[in-house]
Amino acid sequence: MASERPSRAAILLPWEQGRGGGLHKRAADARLGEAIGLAASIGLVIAYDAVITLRARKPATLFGSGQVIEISAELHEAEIDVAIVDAALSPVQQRNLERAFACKVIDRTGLILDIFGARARTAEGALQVELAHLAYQRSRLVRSWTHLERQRGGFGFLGGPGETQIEADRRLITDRIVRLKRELEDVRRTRGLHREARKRVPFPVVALVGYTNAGKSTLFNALTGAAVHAQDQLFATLDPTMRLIDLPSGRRAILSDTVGFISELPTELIAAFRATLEEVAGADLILHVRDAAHPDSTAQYEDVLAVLDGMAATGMLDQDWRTSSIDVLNKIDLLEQPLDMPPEALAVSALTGAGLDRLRDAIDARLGETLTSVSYQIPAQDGARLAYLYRHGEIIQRDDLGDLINITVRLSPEDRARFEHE
Ligand SMILES: Nc1nc2c(ncn2[C@@H]2O[C@H](COP(=O)(O)OP(=O)(O)O)[C@@H](O)[C@H]2O)c(=O)[nH]1
Ligand SMILES: [Mg+2]
Repeated sequence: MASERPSRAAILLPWEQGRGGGLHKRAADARLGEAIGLAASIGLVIAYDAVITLRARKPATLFGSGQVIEISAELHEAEIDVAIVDAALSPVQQRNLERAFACKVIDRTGLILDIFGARARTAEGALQVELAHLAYQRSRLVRSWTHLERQRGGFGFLGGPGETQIEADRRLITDRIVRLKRELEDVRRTRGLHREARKRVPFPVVALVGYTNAGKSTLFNALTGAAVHAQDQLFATLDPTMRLIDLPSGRRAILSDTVGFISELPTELIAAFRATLEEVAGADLILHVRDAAHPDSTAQYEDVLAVLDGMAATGMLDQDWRTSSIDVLNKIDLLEQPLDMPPEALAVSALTGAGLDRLRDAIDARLGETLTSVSYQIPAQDGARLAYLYRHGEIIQRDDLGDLINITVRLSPEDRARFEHE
C-alpha cells in the first residue's frame, strides 16, 4: 500500500474472561494503554482500539466467529491498514485473521520487534533485534513445516514445491542466523572500545529508564524544553533521543531517552531488549521513571530494579548503580491522594511541570557529587599514575607534549583525593 498517509492501526486486546471482568477493568485498560503507546511510538495512528473478551481461544482465529465478523466491520469502518493483536498469534491464526479482516495483522511479538528495530542504537542492539526477528520468522516456518510433515505421515519424500520452498527459506534463515551470531561475537569483542569512545563525550550522561508509558519521553521533552544547543547537532546526527540540558548550577548534561520496559516481554525478545539497554550502562546517573497512577506501579518498579541488578551481576552496570539513580514518580496530577513514597523519591508531573525544578536540582546535585572534571600534567614516563586515571576516571582529553602529558579527566571525589594524595 502506498504510504501517502501514516498507517492507521487498530489495537485489539484479547482478554480472557478468567482474568476477571469488571474487577480487572483497570488492568485491561492499562494493558491497552501500553499497547497504544507502543504502536504510537513507531508512528502508527491508532484509529480503533478494543478489549475483546475471550470465552475460549479458538485455534483457527483466536476470537470467536461472531467476534471476527463484528471486528471486521469495525476495522473496515475505521479504514484500518494494520490490526495489532496484543497477544501471541499462531501463524495459522495470523493468516486467517488477515483474510477475515482484509488487512495486515501483527501480534505482540511482531510489534515489539518493530519497535526494537526502530530504536536499536548500538551495532549490538541492531544485530540482536535482527536475530530475534529471524528466529521469530523461522519458528513460524517450522510450525507450518511440521504441520505439512504430519499430514504426510512424517515423511517428506513426496515434497511438493510448497514444502521445498519452506525448507529453502528455513535454510536461508538458519544461515543468516549463524552469520549474525558470528557478527555479534565480533561486536562484543570491540564493545569495550566503543564505551571508551563514548566516555569521551565531555558531559555526564543521564539516562531515563522505566516502563513504556511511564512518561519518559514526555519528561525528556519537558526537561530539555525548546532550547536547542549548537552542540545538540553533534548528538542529533547520532541520535534524536539524546539532548543537552542546562542544570541550575550551569552544569550541562546529556539526557538520554531509552526504549521502555514492556510488560510480559516475550522471552525470545529479552536478549534484544537488554542490548537496547546498553547505553544505560554508560550513564552517570539513571532516572528511574514510574507511572505513579498505574495499577501495577510497584510491580513495574521492582521489575526494573531486577533487570538493572541483573546487568550489575554480569558487569554491565556498576555494582552500586543504585547509588547513582533517582526514583521519579510521574503523573502525580492523576492521583487523588498524596503518595506514600520513599523519602528520597521525587514526585513530578511531566505533563503539568510540577516538581520539575526540584528534579533539575536533584540531578544537578547528584552529578556534582559523583564526578568532577580535573586537569593534570603528568610526566610521560609515569605509567602508574596514567594507568590510575584510565582505570578510575573518564578521560576527556589528552595532549602528549613530549616529556609531559596534559590530561583532563572526570573523577569521583574519592578517586580524586586518592590520586592527589600520592
Ligand atoms: N496525566 C499525565 N500524563 C502523562 C504524564 N507524563 C506522560 N503522560 C502521558 O502518558 C503517555 C505516555 O507518555 P510517554 O512520554 O510517551 O511515555 P514513555 O513510553 O515512557 O516514553 C502519554 O500519553 C503522555 O501524554 C504526566 O505527568 N501526567
Ligand atoms: Mg518513549
